[in-house]
Amino acid sequence: MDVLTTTTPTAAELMELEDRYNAHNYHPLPVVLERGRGVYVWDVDGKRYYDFLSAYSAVNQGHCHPRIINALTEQAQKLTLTSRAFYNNLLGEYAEFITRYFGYERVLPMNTGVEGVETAIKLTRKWAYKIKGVPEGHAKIVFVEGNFHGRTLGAISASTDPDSRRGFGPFMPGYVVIPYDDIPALEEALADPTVAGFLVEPIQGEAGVFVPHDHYLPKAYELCKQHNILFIADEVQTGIARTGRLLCCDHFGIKPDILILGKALSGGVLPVSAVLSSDEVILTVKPGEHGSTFGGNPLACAVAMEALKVVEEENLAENAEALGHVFRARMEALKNKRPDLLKIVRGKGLLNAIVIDDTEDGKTAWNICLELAENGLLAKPTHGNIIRFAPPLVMTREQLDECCDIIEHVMLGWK
Ligand code: IF1
Repeated sequence: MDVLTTTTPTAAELMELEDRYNAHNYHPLPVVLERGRGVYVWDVDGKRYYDFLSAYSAVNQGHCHPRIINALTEQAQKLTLTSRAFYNNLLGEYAEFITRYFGYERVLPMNTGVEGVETAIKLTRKWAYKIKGVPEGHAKIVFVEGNFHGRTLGAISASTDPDSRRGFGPFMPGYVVIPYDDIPALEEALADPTVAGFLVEPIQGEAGVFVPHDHYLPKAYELCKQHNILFIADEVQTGIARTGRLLCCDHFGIKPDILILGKALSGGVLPVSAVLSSDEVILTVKPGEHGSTFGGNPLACAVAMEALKVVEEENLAENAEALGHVFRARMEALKNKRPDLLKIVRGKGLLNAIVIDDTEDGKTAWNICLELAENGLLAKPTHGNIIRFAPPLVMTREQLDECCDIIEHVMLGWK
């Protein structure tokens, strides 16, 4: 396509342009979006869709939430970035707000989710040497199989997904990876006195929305306390009301020693992440030992405070909990009508997934997502035959019913 063209490029031309000049590190559905509002997105041809992926749970508050956009645009006219070489008038206010909001002593602000994970790992190692007394350079962190914590070398070093690791070695030392939802494996791993932290997603999102047994996380937390090990919750995807509680850990009655947040912390308008913990952990890092150009910038502070206020004032956790039950009931009913196609339904709140029988050609889930898009609902498979369903938490009951009708129409008609 001639980039100087004056006519509006078609969807095909835009996909071709991206294919020609952009990295091929994703395989998107052939849908070209240009506008979003609430639970809806529109493509360049004006077709409206329900967004059932929510940008991987970054737009829990809905696309372009007016209050969050307003906070963004107001602050953008004043001051966007100072770096931490100087104070700015919002970081102190934001730090007080977010620590009180989640009930922690202190916050270390970063930008992307994986930067939050990396920061948590660095803090855990610092704490191990300065507080727990692990010999310098020997701290271990325990992860579980099927984890997803981001795409940096520090994160993929824990991954058990070949696609995330292949060709990127060598990997980070000091990592121990054990089976998920397996207490004996955890008891054995945490008995090692050089272990400083246990880093886990309360529900494994990317792996395909794996919900652990009810006793797993409380027992894991108890074992961490027993061995003076930090329980680190990666709630980048499960946090901010997604699973029907403010934090997914709230379902299990545990309060992580280190909490990692990202994605919907900004309502999806810019990258904002945060690591929340105690003075003991966070003050192990001294000036000049960690940071980031954009971490704690005033624009992010303004947006994140408004995004969190929206979550509370619009009762998004309660809505996610209620609609989650409706959704899973509809999917279970659908499974009973098409047991040949729909094998498993699982999730909490509005983080759900269905497992498709795709033994025939391995493309069934993908083709179902193409058909769902044709019918006005966007979702995408993960790991081949699992379709994750995660709409914005502002969805109404009527909208959810309509989405279930769409899914039902496609699945019941599937040959
Ligand atoms: C991709 C899904 C994947 C995350 C958890 C940290 C991060 C993520 C639990 C890193 C990011 C994104 C990344 C994106 C697809 C999406 C994702 F589960 F959400 F669907 F991959 F697993 N912890 N998840 O889920 O946060 O640095 O991206 O802000 O990389 O393909 P980030």
